[in-house]
Amino acid sequence: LHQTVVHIAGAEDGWFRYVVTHELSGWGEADYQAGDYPKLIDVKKLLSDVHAHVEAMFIQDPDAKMAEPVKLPWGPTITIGEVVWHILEHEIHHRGEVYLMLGLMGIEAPDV
Ligand code: NI
Repeated sequence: LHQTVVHIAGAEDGWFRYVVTHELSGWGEADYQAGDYPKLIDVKKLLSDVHAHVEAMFIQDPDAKMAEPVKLPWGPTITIGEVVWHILEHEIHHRGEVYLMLGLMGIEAPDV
């Protein structure tokens, strides 16, 4: 569960800071590991820091930003908006896993 939540942050960071802005040299730099974020407050800060970075990209003219093209490292060109939708879908997918894991441990998942 811990690693799944850290992976949510890593995927968001990798998509934006590697694929979109090239601030990172590859996926590996965003392959965050739960052991490096041992406490809940550390995981929350990672998620918050990654998301704040993405939000900052959209402060000025978000519609234009969403329409900007992004050439993917494996060839095709898509828009930043499509990256945003992919990251949303990815997070929903893994949040579903987290909720399932909580349920299997007998812990009531919080409301969305
Ligand atoms: Ni994933």
